[in-house]
Amino acid sequence: MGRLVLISNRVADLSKASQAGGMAVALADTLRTRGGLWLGWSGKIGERRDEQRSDPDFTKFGNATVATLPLSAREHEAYYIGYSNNVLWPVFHDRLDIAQFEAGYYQRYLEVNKRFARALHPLLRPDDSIWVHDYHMIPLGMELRALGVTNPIGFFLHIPVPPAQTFLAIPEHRELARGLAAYDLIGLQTKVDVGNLIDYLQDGVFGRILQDGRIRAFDRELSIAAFPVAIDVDAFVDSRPKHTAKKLSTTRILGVDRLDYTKGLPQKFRAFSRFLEKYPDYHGKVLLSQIAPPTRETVTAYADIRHELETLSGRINGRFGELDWVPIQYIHRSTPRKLLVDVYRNSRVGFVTPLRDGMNLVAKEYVAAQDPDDPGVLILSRFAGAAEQLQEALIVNPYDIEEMADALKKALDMDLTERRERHEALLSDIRRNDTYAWCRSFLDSLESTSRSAPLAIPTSPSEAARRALQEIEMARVAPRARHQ
Ligand code: ADQ
Repeated sequence: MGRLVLISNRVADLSKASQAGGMAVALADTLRTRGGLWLGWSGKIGERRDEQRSDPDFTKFGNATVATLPLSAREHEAYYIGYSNNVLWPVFHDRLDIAQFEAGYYQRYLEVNKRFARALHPLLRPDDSIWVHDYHMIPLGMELRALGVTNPIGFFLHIPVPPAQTFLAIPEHRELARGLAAYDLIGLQTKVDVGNLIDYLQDGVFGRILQDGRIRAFDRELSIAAFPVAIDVDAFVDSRPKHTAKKLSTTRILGVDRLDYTKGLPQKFRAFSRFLEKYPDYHGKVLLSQIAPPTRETVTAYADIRHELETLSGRINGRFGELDWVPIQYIHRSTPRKLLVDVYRNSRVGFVTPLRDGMNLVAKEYVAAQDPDDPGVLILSRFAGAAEQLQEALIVNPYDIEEMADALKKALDMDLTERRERHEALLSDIRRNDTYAWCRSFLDSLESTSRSAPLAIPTSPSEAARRALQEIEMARVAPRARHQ
């Protein structure tokens, strides 16, 4: 078994990764055990001349090395803020209406990926397994192939894949598809995402499903499968007795989300307001605590959602609040993880309402942190990837305010026996499929996929383009059945 090489927009701090509780723990552990390298952006915004840099800064942590590169200000603007967060993020979350296609960010997005590929290429060894993460880095595998890299390369997308018709609206969808086809294995969060990507590859770029289940596109054969991202369960269970939050006189309903327009926060506030309107007996007895740390504040859509939430929470508190009771506690800050675990544990309801979400780790963290003898109830949007797995939660449609208000009532009234049964089923699933299992299963699949599939590497990028066009032309002449 060779080294593991990870590439993602940001790298984890390997000296602290064990406290993170998410996938960083498993990735950091695997890096330490197998030895390896993690390449990403340093988080620094440097000079224009940094655009020429392909010599990363290195930090060693035992067997593992972290390599980072700065971005120039215009790279940050176009690659990170622009194409990644103003095009791919909204489109992949079904928000074509706010995607900034016309801004011409793609070229620099591609160039940053080329620079990262150039930086990585001389550091690679023949037996390395390469694992690229997330939407910032879609073309990276293709750029490595263009440099002659034949190692197994896998890609994991943390966000959802939109339906084919939405994907097709991206002006550069064909270029992105060609980038995806350079991988040996694409890991997605859910089966719905797998279906969406396969539909798109068939409809958009005439991909074909082969007899062994792999997909042929752009003259390459690749596997696409679901690997639902998981948590380090013990990081939430073990730390519970150590911190005891102040006992609340009211029953807490909890929301924990980055302040993002995909997380359904206005819908959550409106549902809580409707609940208070419909069930006045609960006045003075329940509290919605919403922890929503800021992210991507330079993106306009994020400033808009912040303003909307501040207005909504003010209006609801003004309408229902009393001198001794404020119904919504809205905290626009990051919270130390240990405190977060305590708050999870001391909340009767975990209220998770995204309009679209790759997975949603908060839902899993909330379940893991509950006291099994007296657990709280998870209310979960059907549009979070986690809903495919966490069926014993109260599953809701975040667009249906009435249904969510009633789910709050049901969760608050649920008897202990039902709460325990639901929690036990949820926890055993989360335990069985933890972050270590996730990491192992992706890497095992990557290594076996690339063993069973000799790489069909095009001789040069222009040759690849020629063959892709030929395939498209042939498909136009003789259109294939959609699902073969
Ligand atoms: P996110 O959109 O960030 O992740 P999520 O999966 O919920 O969403 O993860 C958020 C993480 O941040 C959780 O671990 C949570 O504990 C932490 N967090 C949230 N609020 C916090 C606060 N105030 N203080 C401290 N920590 C806080 C993206 C995708 C998801 C996918 C993940 C992982 O959008 O769909 O589940 O990646 O693949």
